[in-house]
Amino acid sequence: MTDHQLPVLWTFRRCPYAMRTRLAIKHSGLSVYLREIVLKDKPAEFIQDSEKATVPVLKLPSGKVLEESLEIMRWALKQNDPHDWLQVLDAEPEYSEAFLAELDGPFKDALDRYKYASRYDLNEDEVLRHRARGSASLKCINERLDEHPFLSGHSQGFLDIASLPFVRQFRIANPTWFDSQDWTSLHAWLKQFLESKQFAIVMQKLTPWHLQQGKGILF
Ligand SMILES: N[C@@H](CCC(=O)N[C@@H](CS)C(=O)NCC(=O)O)C(=O)O
Repeated sequence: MTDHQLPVLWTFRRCPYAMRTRLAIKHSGLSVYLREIVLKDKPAEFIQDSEKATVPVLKLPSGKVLEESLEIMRWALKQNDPHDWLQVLDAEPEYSEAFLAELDGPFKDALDRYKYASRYDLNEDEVLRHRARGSASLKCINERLDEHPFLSGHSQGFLDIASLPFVRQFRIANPTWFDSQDWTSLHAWLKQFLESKQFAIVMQKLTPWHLQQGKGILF
């Protein structure tokens, strides 16, 4: 594939959905053009590619557009998956499906309300209720990590990559409180990720895309 024919990934550095797709794409060894956007000032070209206008969006050279982060992760890993990240989805399909539904559903809802309480105009009791709801998911994650070092088993896999960016966000809301929780296995798992090279690579800062940038930044 020449550079010209590479897919384009519309992305936003701090978005956990976009982060997990960059992690999967980097792991797969595929190349794409990254186009960083500013959510408050979305380029017309982005909205032309996807009316839904949420990041991440992957546009393939064929013109096909993928608008869901889990779909983009699967797309990348189906082409090349050197450490079998997809394996857990086949080995434990019911658990994986329930885990991802909980993560992108009730956990993400609780995370948003806890982290961005002012946007939702919540009082302190309500915020604590959302923190408790999110913590219930984190406790389950911790219990699974007590069994083996990664959610996907003995090595990192799809479930780890899909969830770590969101757990990181939950911590950022109040690191002191988060670190004081009795989630030993979860703390070790998150720390290892935050200190990893893979995380540093996908968190590199990019100038927001503009027409003069052409296709985007090769990644
Ligand atoms: N279900 C989508 C959700 C993506 C999403 O909601 N991304 C946020 C940023 S983290 C977004 O683009 N929000 C639109 C906006 O803020 O205008 C996925 O998994 O890709």
